[in-house]
Amino acid sequence: MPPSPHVAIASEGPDWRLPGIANLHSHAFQRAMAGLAERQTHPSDSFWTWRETMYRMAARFDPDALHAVASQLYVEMLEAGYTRVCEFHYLHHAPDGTPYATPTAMSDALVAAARDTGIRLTLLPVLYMTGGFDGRALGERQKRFGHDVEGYLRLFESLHARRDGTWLEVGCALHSLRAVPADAMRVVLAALPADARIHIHIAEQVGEVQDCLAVRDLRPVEWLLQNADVDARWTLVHATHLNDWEVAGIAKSGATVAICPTTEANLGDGLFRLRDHLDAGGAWGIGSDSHISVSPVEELRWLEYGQRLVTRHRNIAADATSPSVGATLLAGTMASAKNATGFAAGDDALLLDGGAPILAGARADDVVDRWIFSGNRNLVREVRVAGQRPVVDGAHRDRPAVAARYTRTLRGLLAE
Ligand code: NGQ
Ligand code: ZN
Repeated sequence: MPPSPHVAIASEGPDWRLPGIANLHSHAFQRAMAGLAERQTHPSDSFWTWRETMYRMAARFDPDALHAVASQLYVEMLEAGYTRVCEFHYLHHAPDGTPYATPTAMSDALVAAARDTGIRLTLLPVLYMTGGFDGRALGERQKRFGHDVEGYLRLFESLHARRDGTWLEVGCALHSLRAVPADAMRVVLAALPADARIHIHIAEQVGEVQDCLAVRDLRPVEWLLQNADVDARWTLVHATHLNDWEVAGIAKSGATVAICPTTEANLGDGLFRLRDHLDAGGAWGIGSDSHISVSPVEELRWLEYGQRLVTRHRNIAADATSPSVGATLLAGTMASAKNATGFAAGDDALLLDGGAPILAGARADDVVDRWIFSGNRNLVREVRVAGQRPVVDGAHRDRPAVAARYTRTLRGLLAE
């Protein structure tokens, strides 16, 4: 079903009330390396050389550092208008792969950061088993990500038991087809509760499509659609490289695509087939993924701008029934949010500062366009989540303390 183009936009005093935005894809620790992977390490730098830099950063994290960095990230998310986040979490063990004394120590750090800052968290413990499609063992730096199926299900179950319906939801993430053998995938999927959300990275890089074709004789999305019961419980992260059959198949399945425009641009992934996906009636949302940007405005703007740059046309996401690009984009993210996060989150809201000069004379039918396509001054004045107001007057209630701790932590991480 095509996403409804209607979103509740209301004036409230001088301000504009919009629904809270769901962030469908986050690796919180990567916030600590924003801007630190923008130097050449090799003449043909790519996603794969970036990953080496990212792994070096990942190796420095312990639960305390993860809590400090995730807290800062979630403060920034709330201030930007995200009220729920899906954490695709794979830093499970100590850096050498030894489980922590409390096996959920790293997950606990994320849960505490979300709870402390007041963002709703869909925690997605990640199953990560192999270093490639050929089934090779995990590399040194990947050891802390790994589980066997039994160990993974134990972790999943212990976290799943802690869902509270308001602040914490727990789903399953398969890191990627590269990292999860087919048999293991089947066993895990069969063991999950019937309503569990399932997220997977898929078809982000051309190399991954080629490797999948070489080993499994099918492209990644083709393989997944033919080997799993992909439906509305699923979120396919990136789904950048798709043929026509895959575009139609994803839309028909009811799965959500988590598009991460700023990260996909930063990593040189390629451009999602947005117009074709919308025409097929596909569901989609946004994620800030590696957090080189923490702003739904920037994700939505670049989702549209990427399409304009390659098509040399304008207003690509809009159509005759939904002429506002901004409102259409916001409606798309809202339509998928419950399926992807597991949270209904009906009352979550953000208030845009109606007194900002850039919104002078705004109307309900143009305020979202003006928010998204007017630059980088943050217009979010207040944020409401589950009856709380974590952001008032543009600032999170704990902004100074969280920032101070983050600063100390980051200095420590960078000194290692
Ligand atoms: C991740 N991030 O798991 O953090 C991945 C990189 C991989 C993105 N794909 C690692 N953007 O895919 O192997
Ligand atoms: Zn990711």
